[in-house]
This record gives sequence, C-alpha cells and structure tokens, in this order.
Amino acid sequence: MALQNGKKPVSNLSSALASIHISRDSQNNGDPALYNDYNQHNIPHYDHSINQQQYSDYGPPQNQLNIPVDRIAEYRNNPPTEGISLFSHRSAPNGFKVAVVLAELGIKFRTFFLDFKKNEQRSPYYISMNPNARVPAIIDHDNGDHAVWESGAILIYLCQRSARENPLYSDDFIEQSSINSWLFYQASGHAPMIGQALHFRYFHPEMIPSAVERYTSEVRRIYAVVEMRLAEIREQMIMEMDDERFSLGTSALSESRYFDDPIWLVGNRITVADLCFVTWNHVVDRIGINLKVEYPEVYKWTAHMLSRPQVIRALSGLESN
Ligand SMILES: N[C@@H](CCC(=O)N[C@@H](CS)C(=O)NCC(=O)O)C(=O)O
Repeated sequence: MALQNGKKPVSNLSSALASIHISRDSQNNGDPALYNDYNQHNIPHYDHSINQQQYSDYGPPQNQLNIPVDRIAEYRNNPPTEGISLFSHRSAPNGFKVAVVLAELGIKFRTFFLDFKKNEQRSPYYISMNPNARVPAIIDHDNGDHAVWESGAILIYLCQRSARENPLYSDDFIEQSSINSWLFYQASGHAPMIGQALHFRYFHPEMIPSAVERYTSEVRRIYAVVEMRLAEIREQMIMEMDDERFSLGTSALSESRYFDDPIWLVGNRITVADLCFVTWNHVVDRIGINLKVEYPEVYKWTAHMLSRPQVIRALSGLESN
C-alpha cells in the first residue's frame, strides 16, 4: 500500500521483516497483498528532514534565543479540541503499539513525538500525564482531556471507548479475560525482555555476554509460548476444516490448504491480544532472532498483521484520516 496524500513516513521502526511473505504455493484465501514483498508497502525508514515538519505542527522547538521551549507545556496549554493525542517517540515500539490500535479502531488521533535527547519525557507536564516518564501516554480530548498511561492500559481503554463496535476486544467477560492474559503477557514479558536484550547488546557501557544471553534466551522462551498456542490453533483449524487425511494423521499439516490462513490468539478474529505484539515482532531481528526460521507460526501471524492497511499506516508514523 502506498502512503496516502504523498505524505512521507516519520517513524524509525526497523524494516526488519522487509522480506516477509508467505508461500504463494499454498491455497490461501486471504489477502493477496500478504504475498507482496513487505517493502512494497513502503514501510518507512526514518527521514530526519521530517523532524522539522513535525515540530511545525506544534510550534517551533526553539525560541529566537535558541533556547529549547517546553513544547509539552505549550501543547497542553493549547490542546486540540477533539480526538486523541498520542505521546510517542519515533523509535518506540510501545508508542507505535498504541498507534496501531488507534488506526485499526478508526479513532481520530495525532502524534506528538517526544525528543528523548532533550529529556522531554521527564518534563513536569509530561509526568503529570504519565508518572512513569515513558512513552506512550494519551490524552482523550473527547473525554475531558483524560490522560491514560501504560500501553496495555491504553489499549483496553481505547477498546472500551469504542465499545459500540468493539471489533478488537470482546463483550464477553470470559473472552475479555483471555485477551487480557495475552496483553499482560506481552507488556510484562515480551516487550521488557526484548528491551533488555537490545540494551545489553547495543547500549550498555560494558559488554556482558551473560546478560545478552540471558535476555535473548528469555525472549526465545516467550516466543515459544506464543508459537505453541498458534500451532495448536492451526492444528485445530486444519482438523476441523480440511479433509480427513489430516485428522487421521496420514498427511502432514503443512500440506493443508489452511496452512497459511490467518489465525488469531483469541476468538478466531484479530483482537488487541494479537496487535499488541506486532511492533516488537518488527524489531526482534536486531537481537538475532529470525522469526521465519525459529517460530514459523509467529512469522505468518506477524505477516498477516503487517499486511493490514491501518497497521502499515500506523507504523509509518502517519496519523488518522
Ligand atoms: N510498561 C511501559 C513501558 C514504556 C517504555 O519503556 N517506553 C520506552 C520506549 S518503548 C521509553 O519511554 N523509554 C524512554 C526512557 O526510558 O526514558 C508501557 O508499556 O507503556
């Protein structure tokens, strides 16, 4: 999908899964776009020139004396009157996780990208929204400028806010609980372990191989849990839908016409339980994990999510229509 209105992408997420595609050979009934090279979707690379453009949306970053101004204070003193403001960072998977769900839910939003080099996430105005001084946070201008922080809590809030349609969550109490298990698993295990593995691999002042090894293997353990669940769902689907050879065990599951069809963690449809993983799956190659080789169901699941127009749009750093 080409980005609309000739807008340039502004995000800095990895194009890690640039070559992601699923075999053409299978008789998949899904979206043909899935089979395209992921790059054809124009998932972006960071373009520094966009910075200035973004700043101009919210006022200049510096005053005439070249002293940085408190952009967040300015923004809060003159907030938009509708929709949602998302506070994020161009390289933050946790921030893009929220953008993906906002886009999928069709909620009007705009993104304020913080500058970590200027410690904007620690400014008093930001901390009044998010005491944890990290991204993401949102302000809901349609609900009295209510602020919400912690990415998992934000996703639940957004789903409940859209309760009338509720396409990414559930009205059913039991199903909600299953979705929440994956949301908490992702936010408390998946994201932090990848974050630590990245830190010890690239940013820690000393090289500590045991730390790199510890966090990378923990990420692998976490993916193995997801892979196992997806594989169970795949197997059940093939047993129910394909011909008897598969239930008799005389044909390999990989020969099924349903081998590449989309499958989802909860309720046979995409929910926030799935979408909360996608932005981190997108960067995991940087810690040496090859999803396609090591976790084939996770890889196919990720490819299906990355083929969705609103996911593409959100990962590009573009805002709602
Ligand atoms: N548990 C938090 C984690 C947020 C988080 O760690 N955000 C990172 C970016 S992905 C951040 O803001 N880092 C800035 C800093 O550490 O100062 C959530 O899920 O919202």
